[in-house]
Amino acid sequence: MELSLLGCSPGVSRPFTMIVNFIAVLLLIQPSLPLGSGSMTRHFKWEVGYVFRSPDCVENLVMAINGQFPGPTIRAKAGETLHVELTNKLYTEGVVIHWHGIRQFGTPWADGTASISQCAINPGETFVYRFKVDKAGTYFYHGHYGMQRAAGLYGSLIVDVAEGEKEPFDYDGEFSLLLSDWWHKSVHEQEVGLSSVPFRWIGEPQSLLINGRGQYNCSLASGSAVASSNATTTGRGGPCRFLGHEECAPQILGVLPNRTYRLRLASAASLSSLNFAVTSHRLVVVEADGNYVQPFAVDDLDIYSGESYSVLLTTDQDPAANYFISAGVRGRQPNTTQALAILNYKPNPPFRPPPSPPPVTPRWDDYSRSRRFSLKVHALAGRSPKPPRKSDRQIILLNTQNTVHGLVKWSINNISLALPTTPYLASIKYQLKHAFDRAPPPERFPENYNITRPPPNPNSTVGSQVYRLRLNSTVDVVLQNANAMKGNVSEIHSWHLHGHDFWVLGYGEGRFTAAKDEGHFNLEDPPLKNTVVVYPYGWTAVRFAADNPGAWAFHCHVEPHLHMGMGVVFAEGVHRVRGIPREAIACGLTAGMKKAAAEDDAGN
Ligand SMILES: *[C@@H]1O[C@H](CO)[C@@H](O)[C@H](O)[C@H]1NC(C)=O
Ligand SMILES: *[C@@H]1O[C@H](CO)[C@@H](O)[C@H](O)[C@H]1NC(C)=O
Ligand SMILES: *[C@@H]1O[C@H](CO)[C@@H](O)[C@H](O)[C@H]1NC(C)=O
Ligand SMILES: *[C@@H]1O[C@H](CO)[C@@H](O)[C@H](O)[C@H]1NC(C)=O
Ligand SMILES: *[C@@H]1O[C@H](CO)[C@@H](O)[C@H](O)[C@H]1NC(C)=O
Ligand SMILES: *[C@@H]1O[C@H](CO)[C@@H](O)[C@H](O)[C@H]1NC(C)=O
Ligand SMILES: *[C@@H]1O[C@H](CO)[C@@H](O)[C@H](O)[C@H]1NC(C)=O
Ligand SMILES: *[C@@H]1O[C@H](CO)[C@@H](O)[C@H](O)[C@H]1NC(C)=O
Ligand SMILES: *[C@@H]1O[C@H](CO)[C@@H](O)[C@H](O)[C@H]1NC(C)=O
Ligand SMILES: [Cu+2]
Repeated sequence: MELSLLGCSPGVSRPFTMIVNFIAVLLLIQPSLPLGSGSMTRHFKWEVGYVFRSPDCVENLVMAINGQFPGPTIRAKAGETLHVELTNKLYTEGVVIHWHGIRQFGTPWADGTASISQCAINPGETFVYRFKVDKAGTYFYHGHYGMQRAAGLYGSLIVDVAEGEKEPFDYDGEFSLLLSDWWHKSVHEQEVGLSSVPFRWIGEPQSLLINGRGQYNCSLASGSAVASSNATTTGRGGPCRFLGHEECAPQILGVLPNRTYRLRLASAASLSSLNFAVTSHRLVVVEADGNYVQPFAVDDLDIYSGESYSVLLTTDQDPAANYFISAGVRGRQPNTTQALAILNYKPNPPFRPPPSPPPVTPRWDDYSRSRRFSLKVHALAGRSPKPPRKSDRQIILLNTQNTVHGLVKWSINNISLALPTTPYLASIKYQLKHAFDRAPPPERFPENYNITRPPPNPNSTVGSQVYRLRLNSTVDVVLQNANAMKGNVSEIHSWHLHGHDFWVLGYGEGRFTAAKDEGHFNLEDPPLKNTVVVYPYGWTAVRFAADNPGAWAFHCHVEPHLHMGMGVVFAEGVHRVRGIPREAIACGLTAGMKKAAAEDDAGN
């Protein structure tokens, strides 16, 4: 039977091309390099191109890497170097890849953000991403140019602990589950709609995917008693029938009874906030965004776009049955069937329909439930640095929906981000005068702005300003949510910071008031994360050390929101950055500066 092809075997990694770099072994004698496992370089040769695929049983164009969707899983050990030679085989689009959660210490040009850390790689061109994965954890990578992530450009990136190190928990096997949402409309159509007058919203996704597999217009759950009457659970069309080799056949997780498995979850979703659950099984959360957390058990967990979690699942249920694994929409009125996968207790047949229905996704707008989950996440004592007691600077970022010349935009303190043609890393490093707007962007919003009322004047401006941070300073950012342009609507956002992890100091409802709210910051065991949710009409406060010279995006990870300008740029210590590869900045005002750049670096 071909079915075994679909079951991912626990603990087995299959990197596409992995060549041990023996040169790295020679470098070992250099005292500056860590000894042992940290010296290895893993090589990958990737080509990005469109392929015909049926991720949810409906054929479409999908952006793939070496013909694979999702892209190949990278597996490495903490301290190792990844060397990814990426060739753009798209016919008419540039491309870049961002390594989500990897801080890129010393290699800010490898962060993979078009117009921020590098120029887009043109069709036919090759760019080498070479960087160190310095911390064990569950990560992923994805396109960061236009809305290419939503076109399917993503894959898992798993970093194991260094040789001789131990995780603070035990398990017998593991699976990676990359969650996403999927549209039948092309991303080009989505992008154009979002920047048209009148505005055309992308709508809810046609399907949700687990490891690139979903079912549109049929339901795996049709055979079982379905607990909810909503289309979000039952699907449409008839029951799904799979032989096993179909591209949209569900992911099968083959497990043995009485064992503990680590499920590595990451959300590459474009729009949807998701809730993950496994029928009848508790999940013990042990990791969030590549950082260990104080273990806690839940029946289900919310995962926002850009987040990752590891959960431990013990196969302690009746071994005669299989069970559903589900991911359903939260945070928006759902119109999409749950994604389902199957927990297959061996030796049951993988496709034996689970007798119990899939978990019911909690109400989409039960935000108190979501907040309770967020508040359960604490750093694991002794395994995470504590935050500094005080910050040097506090930046408050108001999130609003606006119009600019009739276009619908998202703005931060009244500025909707428009990326320049020259990457910030280059234009700041070489002090170019006209590459972007050099005025400092606002750090506050008007006292009299009422966050629960649609903007009285919905107009805002587009801009390209940068928040310049003093190297090694401690920065607090308070993300303040507000009403959208429609009355009584405030949307959920998940903000992702490049180049750093931050401590999540607190969440609150309504308007943030320093005098009242700072006293409640968690300075004892705040989780370190790289992505955090901002609830409707609420605020979220984070603290980080600006200790990584470079130019870094901080933005809403909801793909259409970012496309509509929902982000800012931070920069620190850029003058200290050495060794920017010429290919990274051969566009815009630095296109002709290759020589000067090289000389500058050589001269320092
Ligand atoms: C919900 O899904 C149905 C069926 O696919 C579709 O006709 C409808 O337009 C969708 N509604 C929204 C608001 O996306
Ligand atoms: C959905 O499935 C039904 C029956 O399986 C079929 O008749 C119908 O054409 C399908 N609809 C779409 C939009 O694929
Ligand atoms: C699992 O463990 C329980 C308790 O230790 C035992 O009673 C049961 O027989 C075991 N089940 C299997 C399938 O090994
Ligand atoms: C089910 O659908 C109804 C009507 O569309 C909606 O009001 C309700 O919130 C939905 N229930 C859940 C659990 O999403
Ligand atoms: C908002 O912008 C539009 C189009 O640019 C303009 O016509 C309108 O007068 C502006 N409204 C306000 C209140 O400034
Ligand atoms: C903000 O607007 C809401 C709704 O219009 C109103 O109830 C509230 O009093 C206003 N708050 C302030 C501080 O003006
Ligand atoms: C935002 O910018 C627009 C256009 O410059 C201005 O009219 C409006 O008052 C500003 N709103 C806020 C809240 O600062
Ligand atoms: C910033 O901190 C790092 C590490 O703590 C240190 O190596 C570096 O010298 C500091 N730089 C400045 C400008 O303080
Ligand atoms: C918002 O909700 C309140 C209370 O539910 C209602 O009184 C008000 O009219 C609504 N405002 C808008 C603009 O829909
Ligand atoms: Cu958003």
